[in-house]
Amino acid sequence: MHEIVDRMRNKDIRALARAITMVENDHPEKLELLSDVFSLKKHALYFGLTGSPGAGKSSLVNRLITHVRNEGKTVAVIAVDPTSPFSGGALLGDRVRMNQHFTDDGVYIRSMATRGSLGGLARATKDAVRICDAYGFDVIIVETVGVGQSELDIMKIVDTTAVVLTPNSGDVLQIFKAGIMEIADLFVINKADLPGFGKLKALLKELVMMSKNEEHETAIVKTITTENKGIDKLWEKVKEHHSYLYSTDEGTRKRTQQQELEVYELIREEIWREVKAYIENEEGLPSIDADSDPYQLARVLFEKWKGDAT
Ligand SMILES: Nc1nc2c(ncn2[C@@H]2O[C@H](COP(=O)(O)OP(=O)(O)OP(=O)(O)O)[C@@H](O)[C@H]2O)c(=O)[nH]1
Ligand SMILES: [Mg+2]
Repeated sequence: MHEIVDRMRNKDIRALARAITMVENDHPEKLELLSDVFSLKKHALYFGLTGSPGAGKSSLVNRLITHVRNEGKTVAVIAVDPTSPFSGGALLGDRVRMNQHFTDDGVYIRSMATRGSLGGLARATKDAVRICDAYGFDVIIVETVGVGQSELDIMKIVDTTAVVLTPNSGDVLQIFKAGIMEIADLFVINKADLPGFGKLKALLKELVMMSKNEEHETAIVKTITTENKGIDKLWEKVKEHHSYLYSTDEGTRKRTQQQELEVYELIREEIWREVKAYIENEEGLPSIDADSDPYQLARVLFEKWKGDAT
């Protein structure tokens, strides 16, 4: 067992933080560490929120933390900002917003941003989630800003994804983006105190009907975080979706499919790592200039690597 993982088993929170930094920075012992982490897998509930900047994701998370803690469960929060090259920026506001939880041992809050990791932010976040699971948190919440492709990738990490929308913000356009209906296990209309709530809800309802999933209907939950309204309902819906995933054939199929994709992803990352190291060892790319044919060059190098690898 890796020393860091051993320390995590003894509930050393600094070891947990260190492990996440190791995956963020693509530490050479990363895969070894993650394998040990995986062997400690505990099946936390993985929940993700995504939505436009300022939709109220952190406010929702903050309320959810309290709600989950009142149920006697521990919770880890991973705040991901794909637009920021360093962690900290997005979290600064969140620190203020989630301040009350910082002294609670049953709560861990961590931010992640685009950095070294070869597999990218989505990969590092997925690993971070697993690390928090191994540590023993009951619930793991991932918050990510935006609803672009990278956020969709990040959300493949969690079992249940909520897309957070607000009335009167042009947010409604988000749901027409490719992939949104597929990743949204439930919709949250936050800031339901603002005008335009009815209109947005009606539209969402229609869309949900159109893309109807026979086994599990996408819920639409209304929240007002500033008044602590709708949080219990939201959590109920999250748990409902979770039990659907873990108690039906359809759910098992979905989870198996995810697992398969992950194996491919890891293989891709490993091959890339090896080929890159190989090329660097071979003194970099051979005489390349702006007019070089990249296809030809890539093929030559790949064949050369394959030849030497066998
Ligand atoms: N009126 C109203 N305002 C809200 C509600 N929920 C959150 N807000 C406000 O919306 C603003 C943004 O909230 P955040 O929780 O930081 O939103 P976020 O989605 O985490 O924002 P980013 O992380 O920057 O994308 C804050 O000023 C909140 O007080 C709500 O239910 N009603
Ligand atoms: Mg936030």
